[in-house]
Amino acid sequence: MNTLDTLLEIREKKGAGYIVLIDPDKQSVEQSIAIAQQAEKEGADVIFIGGSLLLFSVFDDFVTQIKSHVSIPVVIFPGGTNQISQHADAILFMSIISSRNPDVLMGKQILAAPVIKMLGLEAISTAYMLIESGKMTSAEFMSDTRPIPRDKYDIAVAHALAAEYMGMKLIYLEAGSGAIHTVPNEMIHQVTNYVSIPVIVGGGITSPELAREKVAAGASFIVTGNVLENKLEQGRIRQFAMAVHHKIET
Ligand code: 1GP
Repeated sequence: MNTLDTLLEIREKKGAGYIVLIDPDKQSVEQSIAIAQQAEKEGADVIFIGGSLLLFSVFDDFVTQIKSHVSIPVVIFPGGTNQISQHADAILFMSIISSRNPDVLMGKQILAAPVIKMLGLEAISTAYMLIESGKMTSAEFMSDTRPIPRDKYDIAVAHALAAEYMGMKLIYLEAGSGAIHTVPNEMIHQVTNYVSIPVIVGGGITSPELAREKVAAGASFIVTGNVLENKLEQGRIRQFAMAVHHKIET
């Protein structure tokens, strides 16, 4: 089974999936391995690896290390063409469809596609939509784009449907790492009612309650990064996983 099918199966069985994002720049490899192992032990479904920049590690080595310590899928969530590794299970092949900057709509993808093919890596076509979240995020700055205003549900809905009609497999509604405000529940509700492909939601989700709200609004996958990076308590990931897995009541 390929990784996309695995993701769809997780959604089917559990109601929604919980994804832990590890940014190689935010902690040491050893700490990252510990987070990944705790994520697997406490019920997270998938590990995402990626970040806006790469200042402190060789990406391929980092992915290899994480992959060799967990058995749940490891998927690259690339901040750029410097983040490709054959040791991952798959890569989100993203276009920032909320943008009007041709370089992040199609330019970077043209550079990355042949490399991904040569490495035999599964590419999961993903429509990445930046949503205004209270301050300029790294993703906005680095992509030189403006986010969709957080009260313009119609704009978000139209972007998502265009992505579905273009054949993309997933939509990622992104408030940005460390966002002040998460993606509005009403926007998630309207987008997920309008399209039939799964919607990932991330950015600023700092509590299991917030994660549960996003799932109740229609999200198929929840991503958290920042909240697990500092002083990760035992059991914390399990609380998030239980909040997201609404079909499995315990
Ligand atoms: C960022 O959506 C992810 O790309 C996760 O955001 O780090 O704020 O959880 P946080």
